Amino acid sequence: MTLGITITKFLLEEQRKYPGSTGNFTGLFSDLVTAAKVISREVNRAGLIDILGSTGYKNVQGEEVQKLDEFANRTIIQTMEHGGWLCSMASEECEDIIPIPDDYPRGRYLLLFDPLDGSSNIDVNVSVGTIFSILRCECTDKVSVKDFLKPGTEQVCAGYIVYGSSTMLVYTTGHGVHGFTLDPGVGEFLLSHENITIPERGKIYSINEGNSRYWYPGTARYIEHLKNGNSTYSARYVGSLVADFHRNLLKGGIFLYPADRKSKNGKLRLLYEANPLSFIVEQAGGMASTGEKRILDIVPEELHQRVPLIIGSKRDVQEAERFWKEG
Ligand code: AHM
Ligand code: MG
Repeated sequence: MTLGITITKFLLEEQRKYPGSTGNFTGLFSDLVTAAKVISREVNRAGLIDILGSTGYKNVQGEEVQKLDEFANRTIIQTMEHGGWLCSMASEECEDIIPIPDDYPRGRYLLLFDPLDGSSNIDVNVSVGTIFSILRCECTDKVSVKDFLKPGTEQVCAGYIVYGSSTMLVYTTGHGVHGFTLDPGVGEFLLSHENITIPERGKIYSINEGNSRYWYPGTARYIEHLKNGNSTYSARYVGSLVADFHRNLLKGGIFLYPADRKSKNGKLRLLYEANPLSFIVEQAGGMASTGEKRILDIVPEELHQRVPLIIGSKRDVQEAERFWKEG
């Protein structure tokens, strides 16, 4: 590992590899990094400042909005709207797309994000994260929801920030997956995990077993197989997708939030959660599926569409798919 490579330096070096590039993407990403640092600072002070607990109202998904959810959402919008890189944004916390105010220039990209994933864990000091996805915008004047409804294969960049024992940013632009750890003393994200690859098979499975009474036979039989098959698997379920995904990415394993009798389309959101993580996992050599098809091939129909998600080490996901299809 080379020490001391800041994310800015890494991005500039990447940019130089593509002579035609304008630097717009690097600018956009730098603003995103600033937002991540601000959210990280606030997450780390939770408990000391009045940021814990619920705002008392529900979001578009019908879920309680936490104060930190709202803070993270506002921070990203305010940090990103004036840079001139974006055409529009969409957030898991906002019902409609977020326009760029008329006083600011418009750019060529669309940003989609889940500002604070796993927010039900905030109050108990468990890791949470931010997930983002960037699309190129072909639109000219008026941006509409339709511009966001692109399959995951069209993402130009995807990433997440996990606010854990340290704060880490992991991203891909389709040229491998790279991870940076925030050095709080320096205030910079430094390259700590270059070219991350996920083991072909893992030894961890992550699923909410509390839902087992609603599982379809394919899921039930697959989990039974993991428990009683030839190799021993450990169950690990944080309940923060970013944290569960990050652990499995580094160690190998499988995460499932499948369709079941309670959640016919799963729980997780295609545009803000499944697509970005699927882009990352594929770039790292893993796989992501609904059980029936590749996540990245789905053509979205709605902004807040949910999707069943089975994601992780390639051979584990292939096996889960087999059980799903037989079930
Ligand atoms: P959120 O985006 O509102 O935080 O919800 C998504 C979270 C994921 O982080 C996590 O994997 C999942 O919901 C946990 O759901 P459950 O509590 O049903 O197991
Ligand atoms: Mg989420």
